[in-house]
Amino acid sequence: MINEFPKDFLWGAAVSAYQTEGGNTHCDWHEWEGKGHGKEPSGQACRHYELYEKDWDLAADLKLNSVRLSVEWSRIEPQEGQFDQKEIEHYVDVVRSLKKRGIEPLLTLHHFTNPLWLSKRGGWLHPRAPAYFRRFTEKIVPFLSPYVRYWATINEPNVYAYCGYVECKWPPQERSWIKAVMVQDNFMRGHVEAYRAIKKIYSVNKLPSPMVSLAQHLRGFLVSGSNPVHRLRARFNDYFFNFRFLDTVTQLKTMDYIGVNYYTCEFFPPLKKELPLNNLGWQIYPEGLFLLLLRLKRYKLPVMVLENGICTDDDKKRQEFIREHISSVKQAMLRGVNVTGYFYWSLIDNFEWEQGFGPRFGLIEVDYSTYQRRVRESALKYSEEICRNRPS
Ligand code: IFM
Repeated sequence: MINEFPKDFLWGAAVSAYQTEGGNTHCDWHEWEGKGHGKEPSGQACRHYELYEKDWDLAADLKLNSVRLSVEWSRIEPQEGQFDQKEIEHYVDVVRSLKKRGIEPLLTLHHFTNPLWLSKRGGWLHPRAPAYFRRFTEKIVPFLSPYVRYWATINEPNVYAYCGYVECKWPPQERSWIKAVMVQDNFMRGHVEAYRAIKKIYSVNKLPSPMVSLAQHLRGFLVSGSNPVHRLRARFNDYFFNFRFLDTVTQLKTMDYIGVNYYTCEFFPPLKKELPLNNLGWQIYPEGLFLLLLRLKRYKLPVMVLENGICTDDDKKRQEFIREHISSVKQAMLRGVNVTGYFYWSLIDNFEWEQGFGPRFGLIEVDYSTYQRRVRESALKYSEEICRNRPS
């Protein structure tokens, strides 16, 4: 019998800097919250900036062998071209403390927030945004490269563009399809520049070649009838939201693996039978992950699920969610998809952007009045699943 999950499979959970650290005052999201937008301000978030050692202890107890995290650009470069060495050292400590626990860090360089100086210039619409991003990458990677092998340059460029420039619910709240496309194209350039910069730094320093990718949000757009208009809509969304970005960056040979974030599916027309929902009203459909993973085979690259999770107050639902999605991963592997990692979103409850602290995604509950952590039953079940699937 084949063991579907190889020994070096990354079993992890993810977090991002702005959603957990607290006290990030030099970025566009902080300014936006200050103007009264969103349900509540992120404030101290989970105080992960100070409590990260504790969070890594909990991750180690759960037998995770990897954690995906991000650095906050606006801490490191609060003013254009001025880098704060103390903050760089902070992140070196953060990744070293993962390594000390035998946990492989997977580091994201951009997870939705921009330094204020960049957003004042138009953010990712600025023609020089990719070059600014490369300069930031070139500054910090030499410090982190001794400890980090896995990178994701940008998190969900499609969601960023959609929420900020189409749905108009995130900063900068502009409504323009043209700008949404321009932003995504600049993210593509930013990714390519950062990818090449990272590879060069490792090669100049004679370090083993790192695995560099980005985290693309893939949403299943599925047709549930035979109406050609529905088919067309599904195809249109599937290409522009899911695959246009991936096709370009893979053609440019700037992906060492495909990083995928998967949460939900949309059916055209909506299904009559009701699917279970998470607390934000997103349909839960584990088979959607299986179907999307199969379609990634064509890139002939390893695939990692960099985010997959549920916000719910019913922890039993979380247990089921994890079990069913891991089973989808397993099925895809049996059908020949080379999946090399799975990261649950999220390690700890955190700040869910414009929705505030209400939606609870965490394997670990955070009490926002005391900042105490409590390990949920679903975390223990996930840990058991990891141990069961890990060849001894
Ligand atoms: O919390 C977010 C994360 O920042 C990016 N991916 C989706 C998650 C849940 O909405």
